[in-house]
Amino acid sequence: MDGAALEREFKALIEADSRIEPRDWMPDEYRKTLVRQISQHAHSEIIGMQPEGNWITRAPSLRRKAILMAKVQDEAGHGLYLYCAAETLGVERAELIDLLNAGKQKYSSIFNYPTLTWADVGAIGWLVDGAAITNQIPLTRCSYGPYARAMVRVCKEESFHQRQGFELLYALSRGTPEQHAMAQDAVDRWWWPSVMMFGPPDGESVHTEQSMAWRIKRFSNDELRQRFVDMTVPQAEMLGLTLPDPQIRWNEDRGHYDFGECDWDELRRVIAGDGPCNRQRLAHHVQAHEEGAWVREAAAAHARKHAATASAAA
Ligand code: BYC
Repeated sequence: MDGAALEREFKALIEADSRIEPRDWMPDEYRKTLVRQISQHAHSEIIGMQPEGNWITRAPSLRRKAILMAKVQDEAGHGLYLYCAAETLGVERAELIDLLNAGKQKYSSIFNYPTLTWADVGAIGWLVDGAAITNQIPLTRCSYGPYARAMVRVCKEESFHQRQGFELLYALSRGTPEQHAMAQDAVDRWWWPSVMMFGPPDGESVHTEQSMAWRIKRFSNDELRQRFVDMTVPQAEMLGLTLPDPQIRWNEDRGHYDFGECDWDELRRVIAGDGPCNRQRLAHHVQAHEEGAWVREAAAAHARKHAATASAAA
């Protein structure tokens, strides 16, 4: 088939809402966009282990510690599925991790904020995982098959994470006045960064239009942001906590909650590497990667020995 015919076949698959699979021809830019988004997503899962991992040794009970450890392990698993999905596009995980460590690939802005109290673990589960699910459920219908399929399992686990965050905050909110205040403080600090996780406003988003045409993204950043606000406001009421935005108000005409403007300068700064914890997060990841070199070498040596034994037996 010539180039034009391949392109027509690709477009027909997208228009029919079929999945593009690794063996299929795809335009270079489609492949590049997917590698960019999937690797950023994988890095976010892995860097996202740090803020909550910070509280594993200080969880207030054995039950809370076990739940938190399981959640952080789930995030490592999500990172692995996503690196595998990226590898189907012809890149190596090691290459992507080197780019992250060199500061040449991004991860989500949200993980550059500190976790100052135990209530932050609840706020991350409720708000950050809530935002993540809102963004990721449409990705289960992404046009690239391996990414869409990875998202199905990730979303199931994220839903569970969101519930545990809500339950944690619910317990604190109905606890002592000090516990209630701690929960409120965490929500006050995590609300705006969570609203900004959806990315720049539609007018400034560079990739949305093309990604929607390719059915990688199904909704724009602002559409998903609105969906998140609509879902979260009633949940805050159930929790007995307030959201730090005086402009939140039900708009009968729109059928949505109105809400205030994000601090887009802050988002730009955090994305550019100048958030409260950017340097710390990356330095920690680089150190963990270097300290894990012997594990990768041992695993490779074991695999070589196993392959040699198998070929000698054949
Ligand atoms: N942070 O044109 P735009 C999780 C970048 S982890 C940093 O709108 P796009 C979880 C963007 O990459 C959550 N950078 O881009 C884990 C682009 O820069 P480049 C992670 C951001 O791709 C543990 C530029 O700004 N989820 O779930 O159309 C515990 C212009 O933006 C951000 C995903 O990664 C940001 N917030 O849309 C709990 C989901 N926003 O690449 C939870 C998959 C934008 O040109 N990703 N940028 O240098 C996506 O859905 C999309 O990539 C985004 C951005 C909506 C994030």
